Amino acid sequence: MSKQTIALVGVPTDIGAGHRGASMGPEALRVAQIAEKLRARGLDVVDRGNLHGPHNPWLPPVNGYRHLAEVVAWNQVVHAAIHDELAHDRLPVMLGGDHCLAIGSISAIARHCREQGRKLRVLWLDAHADFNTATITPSGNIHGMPVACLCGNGPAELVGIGGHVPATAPGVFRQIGIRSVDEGEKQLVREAKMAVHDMRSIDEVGMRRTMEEALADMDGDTHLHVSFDVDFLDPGIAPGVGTTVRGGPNYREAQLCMEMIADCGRLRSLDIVELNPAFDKRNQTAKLAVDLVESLFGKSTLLR
Ligand code: Z70
Ligand code: MN
Ligand code: MN
Ligand code: MN
Repeated sequence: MSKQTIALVGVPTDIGAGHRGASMGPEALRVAQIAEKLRARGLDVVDRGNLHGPHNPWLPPVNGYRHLAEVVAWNQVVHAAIHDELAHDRLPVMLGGDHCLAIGSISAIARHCREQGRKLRVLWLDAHADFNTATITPSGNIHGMPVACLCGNGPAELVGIGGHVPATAPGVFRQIGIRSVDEGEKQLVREAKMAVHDMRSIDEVGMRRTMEEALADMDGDTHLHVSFDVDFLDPGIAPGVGTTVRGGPNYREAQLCMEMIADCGRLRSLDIVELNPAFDKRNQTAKLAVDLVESLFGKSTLLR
């Protein structure tokens, strides 16, 4: 990795989720010593503490969205904070918080790439495609909608957060680990021609070839962002998430995924989202996430 300073930005909210508790994610990652472990690897790390936003009123969805105004407010502060870190040449790591916050972080990253004339690649590590819209959502939870919103399909207040509509396009995404997509959502993913490496495909070709494909065709001008939804991982190793879906990557597959990202040398920003300590045991899922993030920053490449 370069000598870029890593900036940890805590975003303690579960405003877009279907269960309470992801608001405790930033603190669980700190308790698991995310900063200390990265510093022990010789990396420069600053912890910005937590952003602030509205509390979670836990109301039912209105017109297909739960907590739309609050989700907008949180994403506005995320956008500003992540863009500011990038503008100062730091590598932002968003400690979520639920996955609706990727609307703020990735819109900021896409804006920064436009300003710098750089290309963007997003690896979306998740059990879910998060490509729902108000009309097809089974839940109204906006954490099931961030990819759609970033591609211009969502409410104007969210779709316009970066000032540029759409913030980005399906072609920048490589979705990995997908195994739970709603019926209407499947149709939208197909129509968008998004690159999806679902679990069926990972089972067939293995994690190595999956990552070779997902990381292909980047060059020195490509900004690589990883949006790591912790429910990507198999629930057997990562029970501390709101929505467990069985049949995810095991420990070794997840490590290889992170190591191959590290080896490509292009990682410039990261989201860690959907960690839910209320569902965890002895903070094991936070510790695992930190272990994997260490690999993402090159921990395992010592033998090469
Ligand atoms: C479902 C929905 C979701 C994360 C659950 C679930 C979405 N597709 N996303 N957990 N991270 O309600 O839209
Ligand atoms: Mn997600
Ligand atoms: Mn910028
Ligand atoms: Mn998910």
